[in-house]
Amino acid sequence: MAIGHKNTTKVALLVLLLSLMLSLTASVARNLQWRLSVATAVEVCVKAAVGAPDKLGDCPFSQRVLLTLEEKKVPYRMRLIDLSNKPGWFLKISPEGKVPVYNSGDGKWIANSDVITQVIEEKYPAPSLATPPEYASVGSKIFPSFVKFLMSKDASDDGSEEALVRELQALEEHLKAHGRPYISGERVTAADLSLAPKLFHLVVALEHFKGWKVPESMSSVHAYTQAMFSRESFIKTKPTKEHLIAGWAAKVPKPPNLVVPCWLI
Ligand SMILES: N[C@@H](CCC(=O)N[C@@H](CS)C(=O)NCC(=O)O)C(=O)O
Repeated sequence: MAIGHKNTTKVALLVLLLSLMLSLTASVARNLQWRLSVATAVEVCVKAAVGAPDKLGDCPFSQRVLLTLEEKKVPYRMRLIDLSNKPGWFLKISPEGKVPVYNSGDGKWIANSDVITQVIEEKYPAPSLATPPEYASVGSKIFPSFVKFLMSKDASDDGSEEALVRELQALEEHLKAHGRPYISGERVTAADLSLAPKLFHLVVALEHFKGWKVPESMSSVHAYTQAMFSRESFIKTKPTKEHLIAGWAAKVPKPPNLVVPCWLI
């Protein structure tokens, strides 16, 4: 009788253990299923390369969104949009015809990288990419200054080069004073993910079109670009230099043809 009682207890314990394991497995499976359904749902439309519509293109705003997803390890589906031949379905979800547009899985498409990155931060708070408000606008005037200089026909006359150097110098001083390697110090934040793709355009396009480089004296800016451009997320989401140059080539004014006196030929 005593043995029978012991056996019953053992069986009861075994059943309890089995049911615990089953419920644990079910919960893990549910969690995984939920994660997979969330994972496969995120979609982002980004610029395709000029002249190569099956390759990632050169839009710094698109790269900013991709970087945010990569840094947060959110799985996503990327759709390449040929901006010279926008498909009808794309114009329906992005009436302004701009990339990036983002869909977090609820079927609602959101435009503008400022809004998209905020939405991603709220939905996936870890790791936090929030920039302390006092650093949020660091470097924000660099991109417009770069574009002005790149487009300038006579930079020595219009002050666009000096204006860009001033903005880069302000970044240099910020990095020196407040916190290398990143804008907010030790941690990468949204401000870095917005600025780095723009600095990549600046470095590549100015060297190609104007033979211009960020002054050597700006050692903190150089260290910053090196730190950002070598991040795994950046390498995975950057356009090739060739595609970046192809993207700007149609917009950059051609230098005036040199008039060579016929007696020199
Ligand atoms: N402020 C917008 C800018 C987006 C933007 O200008 N995207 C460009 C590509 S980098 C675009 O889609 N342009 C439309 C076109 O070229 O037709 C953002 O932050 O998302």
